[in-house]
Amino acid sequence: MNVYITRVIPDEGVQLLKNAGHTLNVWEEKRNLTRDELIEKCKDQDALVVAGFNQVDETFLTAASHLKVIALHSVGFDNIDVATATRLRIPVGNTPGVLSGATADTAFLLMLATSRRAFYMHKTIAAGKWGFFEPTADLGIQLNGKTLGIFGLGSIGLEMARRCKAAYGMNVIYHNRGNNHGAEKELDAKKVSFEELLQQSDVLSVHTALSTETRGRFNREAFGQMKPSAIFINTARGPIHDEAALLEALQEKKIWGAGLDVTDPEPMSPGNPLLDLPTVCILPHIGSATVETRNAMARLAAQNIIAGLKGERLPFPVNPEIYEAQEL
Ligand code: 8YV
Repeated sequence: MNVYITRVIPDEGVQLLKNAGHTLNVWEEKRNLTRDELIEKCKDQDALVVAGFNQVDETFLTAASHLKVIALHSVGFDNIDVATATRLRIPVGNTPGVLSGATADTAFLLMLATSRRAFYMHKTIAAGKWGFFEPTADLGIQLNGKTLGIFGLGSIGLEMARRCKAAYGMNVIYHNRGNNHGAEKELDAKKVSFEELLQQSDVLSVHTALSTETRGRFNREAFGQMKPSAIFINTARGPIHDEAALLEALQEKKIWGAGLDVTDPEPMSPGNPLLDLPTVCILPHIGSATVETRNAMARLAAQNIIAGLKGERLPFPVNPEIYEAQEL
């Protein structure tokens, strides 16, 4: 059968799909397909792998309702109108679990780099400003025994909390809708209200999905409640924080620093003033970008496609309710 892939993905996934007898059609240009182009490309396809930030919205899904399965090459599915896919009975799969360690590594890296102003210090050397040593200059913040606040303690947040506990004996608090009993037992993590999370965290790390509930959650008011010594980390989705409010909070010293792997919009403009602040470290959305993780993501995406094209339940479904509906 025909599988359309919106970007080049690791060979492990490609080989699985080819070995299953499918014909692959890959968009190789380094620009995002427009929605209309994607509709056109999918006309004679049986399945779609979305490997990037293509908008799979109601218009697209209605025009491509013949697709037997859509597999995301990501764990996040905020770019997919899942309700419409479910209504059209198109199974959608994602890649959970396999990128938790790599993404938590990125959050940890940003926390440590921000706490020591690492990216800014690197830039000063390149600008010829490694000058006179002053014992009171360029000071960072020590992390030992500090409080880590996790916004959204799922599998990525848990990996971040484990790293922080093991490395620095950090005290873990979190804000979720439900309780994460495993983390409470393993790490002595304590569930707190959103306000308590803001007020008590020395490092506040975001690990939740983007939804109507979380969009813009870290706004002026939220940053205003944080400690002036706090570090804000976001490796989840850019729109969860309000970037203008973040800049203002940093400039007005309402918080101390920020480490971002996600921005709003992406790519971030090279002239963004956040890039010039000494206590800010920014990466271009590379949370899952290791050889091992991207191979695993490609494998999971291929497994979802192969199952979907056989009419079987996807191993990693985002909308399992379509199967429940069938069983009724
Ligand atoms: C990738 C991600 O950058 O999985 C996610 O939700 O944000 C990242 O792993 C990207 O989506 C890969 O296609």
